[in-house]
Amino acid sequence: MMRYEGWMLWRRVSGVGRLGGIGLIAFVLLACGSDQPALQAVVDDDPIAPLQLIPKPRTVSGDTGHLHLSTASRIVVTSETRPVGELLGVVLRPSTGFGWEVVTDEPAPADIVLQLEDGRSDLGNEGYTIEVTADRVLITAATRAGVFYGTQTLIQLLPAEIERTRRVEEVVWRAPMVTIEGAPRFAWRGTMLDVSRHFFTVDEVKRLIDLAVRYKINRFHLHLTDDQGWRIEIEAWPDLTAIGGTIDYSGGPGGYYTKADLSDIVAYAEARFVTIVPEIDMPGHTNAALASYGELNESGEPTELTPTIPFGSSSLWTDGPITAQFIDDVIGEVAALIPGAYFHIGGDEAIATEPQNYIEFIEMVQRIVQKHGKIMVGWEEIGRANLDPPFLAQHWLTRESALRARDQGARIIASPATNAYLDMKYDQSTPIGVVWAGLTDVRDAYEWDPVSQGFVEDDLLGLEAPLWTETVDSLDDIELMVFPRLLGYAEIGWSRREDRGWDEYRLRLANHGRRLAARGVSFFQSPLVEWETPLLP
Ligand code: TNX
Repeated sequence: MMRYEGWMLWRRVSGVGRLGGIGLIAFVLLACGSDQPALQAVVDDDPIAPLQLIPKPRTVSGDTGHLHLSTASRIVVTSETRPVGELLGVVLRPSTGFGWEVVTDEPAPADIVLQLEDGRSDLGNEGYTIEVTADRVLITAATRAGVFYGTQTLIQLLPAEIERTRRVEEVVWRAPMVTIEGAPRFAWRGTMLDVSRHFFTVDEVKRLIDLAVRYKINRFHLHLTDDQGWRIEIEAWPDLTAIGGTIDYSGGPGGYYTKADLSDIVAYAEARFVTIVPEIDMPGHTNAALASYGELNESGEPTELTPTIPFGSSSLWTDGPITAQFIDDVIGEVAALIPGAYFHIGGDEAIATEPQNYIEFIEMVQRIVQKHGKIMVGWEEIGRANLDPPFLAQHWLTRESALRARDQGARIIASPATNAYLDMKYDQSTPIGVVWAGLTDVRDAYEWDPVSQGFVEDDLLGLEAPLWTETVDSLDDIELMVFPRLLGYAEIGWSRREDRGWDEYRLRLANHGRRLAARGVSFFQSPLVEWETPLLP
């Protein structure tokens, strides 16, 4: 039976009869008993089509031949790489229908082997190598994260149908026999979701993380509070959610994460090498808190909780008698849930805060963040205060503010609204989104660089693409705005600048439409790209 399957497989891929036998180089020697692994893997010698990898790796070599995966293929791990192997199995099983046992045995033909290897410090903390030979797939890296990124690249080497969540027949599950090395240009390759303007469930956040890691995104910034909603339980201040969590931008019921919810998101992200960066925005963008507790207002009275509050009109009473305690409690409780090193304190658009109060307030907040063992991140406006490195400034609008932060020793995260804001419409036809920073089609999202005028490479820790959600109210809305632009940000963050160019990127992107569709993603089919069809493999 297995011999027959193997033979059919060989006939299908080698094109015997059609191509006059080109393609056959390996003899199919499958054992008869189903408990015995194949003695030799099935391979072909078809030329390798251009790879469609996003983000683009540093080096790729190999031009002929494919290794065929089979029902006998396994994922061979060590104790260190087992969790990564388990995650790979979850992706490969549904579409292939193979068992993909995760084992610590000696590798057999057509296995996928995941190994840690010291001595590749040149690949950094996240780099990897993949070697696909006539024998097996070997992924090595100095770290587990690197092995994980190797597996994400391997998934992209397989046919787009691999992304289906049901079994796909009639596909030859083969990987080109190539050697690949990849390592990131930037350490911070992030995206952000505003869960305040509209609330999204734990499962929706997990799905977005799942989609993002395929492209090696490694930071997920959760904008947890704003004028329209407070979305994280704080035990010492329960009305923040009991009152401040009960509306959203559309006048809907809002919602919030319990501490257990946030821990669940954090664990899910960590397993995929994603650091959650929580943001509590202050002193502006705070109406949900000001409506929950009168004592946070200089008037002593709570404000009205309303989605239509004019932008820039809210401010904490920066030097009120309990304000420092409030911030200490909130930062302390949230920081305790987050293993990551960073805590984002917002700091943007504090138009209703006196400039001198703003400066003193941000300096105080940095001391509180440090006390809780974290590194402060803030929007670029925090550069007005006198701050101690290490801290990070997120550049979104005004280069001068970001440069001021840089001059004080901040590292910069580039999120320029003109290119990196996921809430901008692609073109005039986009049914949701805003336009205040211009239209941002897939090309605009790709053709820019974090190191722009006034900055040098070392100033930049990386980049992040924020999705503000005033007009985004469902998972479909999220997917439309995030995909495919996020793939471009992922490539800017990972690949060398000299290796990227739009004309060639758009050809690779064309293939990813099928990959996204296979995962059920309702992405924007930009007319700038000739999408591969049929979209649903
Ligand atoms: C500006 S970017 C904001 C957000 C809005 C966004 C809408 C930033 C730091 N503040 O509060 O949601 O524009 O595009």
